[in-house]
Amino acid sequence: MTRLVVASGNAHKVAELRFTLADGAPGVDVLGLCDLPGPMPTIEETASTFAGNARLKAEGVAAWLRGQGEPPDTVVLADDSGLCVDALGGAPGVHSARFAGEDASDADNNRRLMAELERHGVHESPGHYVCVLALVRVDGGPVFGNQAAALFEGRWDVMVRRIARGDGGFGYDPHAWLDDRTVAELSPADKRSRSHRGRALRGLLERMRDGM
Ligand code: ITT
Repeated sequence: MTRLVVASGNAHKVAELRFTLADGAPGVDVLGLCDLPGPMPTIEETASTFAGNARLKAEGVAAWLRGQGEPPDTVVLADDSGLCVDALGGAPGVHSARFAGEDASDADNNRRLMAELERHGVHESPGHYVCVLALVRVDGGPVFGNQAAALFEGRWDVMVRRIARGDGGFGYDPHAWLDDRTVAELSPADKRSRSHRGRALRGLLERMRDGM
């Protein structure tokens, strides 16, 4: 594997993924969609699971790249992730990016999350982040043996609280507590080493080291 395109329009995700890949897969040329010419494709996330949506995004971007003349052995990495809150029956889950509606900002989504906790009469609830990474080849050929798509999952247990702290990270991080700190108070390196995304990515890197 020499060329890998990160299929995400979320700049925070791309930064977290690129950093770990640069470190863990030094021979691989890692690009974001914004490094490629042409308007980025919009992929509808219609699946009901993180794995389903990760695969839809990876395959959708691979098809688009094929049309752009990308080499067949380039691989595409997509990330579908979100926060599942126990007191909300697992919401926002796969709807995390759009919890407060299409084009919602992180602040809008956090406001909706807090309103939902209040509506359920709780100040805090256990929850967890999930990240599923999907890897496919641009030509749809097999990655890792005979699999058309390889999936890697990571989970990170947190306590979701109405009180927020910190300005690092992104998304729901200011409300995601680990003992006495929030995820938004971790250094980027600390977040990468502990997070759902970091765990999924380490699974991928191990598999890459074992050979495509
Ligand atoms: P792409 O589909 O283009 O990758 P997206 O932001 O729409 O970007 P998702 O559909 O996977 O991606 O939704 C991810 C949302 O889940 C994200 O917008 C945050 O609200 C939340 N999320 C995921 N990982 C997170 C993290 O590490 N910290 C905080 N919130 C996170």
